[in-house]
Amino acid sequence: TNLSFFTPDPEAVKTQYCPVKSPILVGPLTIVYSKPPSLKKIQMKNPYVTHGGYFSPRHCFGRYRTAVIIPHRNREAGNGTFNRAKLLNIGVREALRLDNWDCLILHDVDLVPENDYNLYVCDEYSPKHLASAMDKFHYNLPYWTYFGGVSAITPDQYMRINGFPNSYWGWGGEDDDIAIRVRLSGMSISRTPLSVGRYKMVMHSRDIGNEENLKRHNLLSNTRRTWREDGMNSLVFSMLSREETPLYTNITVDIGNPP
Ligand code: BGN
Repeated sequence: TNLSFFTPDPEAVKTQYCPVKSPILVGPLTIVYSKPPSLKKIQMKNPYVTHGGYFSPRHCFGRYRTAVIIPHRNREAGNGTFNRAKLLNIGVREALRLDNWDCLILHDVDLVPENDYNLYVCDEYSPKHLASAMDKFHYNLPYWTYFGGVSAITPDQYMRINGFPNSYWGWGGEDDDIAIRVRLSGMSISRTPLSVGRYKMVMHSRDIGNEENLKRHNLLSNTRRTWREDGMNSLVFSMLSREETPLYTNITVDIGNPP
């Protein structure tokens, strides 16, 4: 039967899965930071993104359902200490209430990908590090076990490591804790090759409220003993608001304060 008869937009009829290797990708992208585009302009350039920030290919069935989670602070409300890992736990918990995602992308707010072959797709067996070559580290890893910036993890892998630690307040260490969790739960980290995992950081000075976490070395030396108790199974927060905008969903939460 020809389904196009029933649909208003015959172009939007889907019969097949999208190709694994998309023909519309180009590889290297040139990122220039000048005046940031307005949200209206971004909206106009992305006409098929629907309210709340959802998108699926129009001509084929997407192979993967991916959620991108971006922790951020101090843009709308509040001036407490930042806690990247706890905010990611909350983002994951809220995202999983919405859909049966195949993949969660945990994304720093200040990184822009410079190569679209770096697919926002998960590996079946290993949490994957996508930001392998950041400009601030001269397009290299700062050290071999680095797991910061942008990563791709399936909901199963995420729950297997009990999510991320809730106890890292301020800057540093939480990404190393996560890398340790991956190893302790019997997995390893896969990684985008350096030639493709390139990211450009938006230059900024250290945010007030994201001071260096002086307890991070001590916390890291205890991860082996604490990871089963500190994570998704001990996550406590209060929801303040949930706002669907044309391009994204913004969730505001109270995460409390450092002890
Ligand atoms: C490391 C930080 C990471 C940070 C990277 C890159 C620590 C733990 C003490 C050994 N780790 O040094 O959190 O992402 O630098 O800036 O500070």
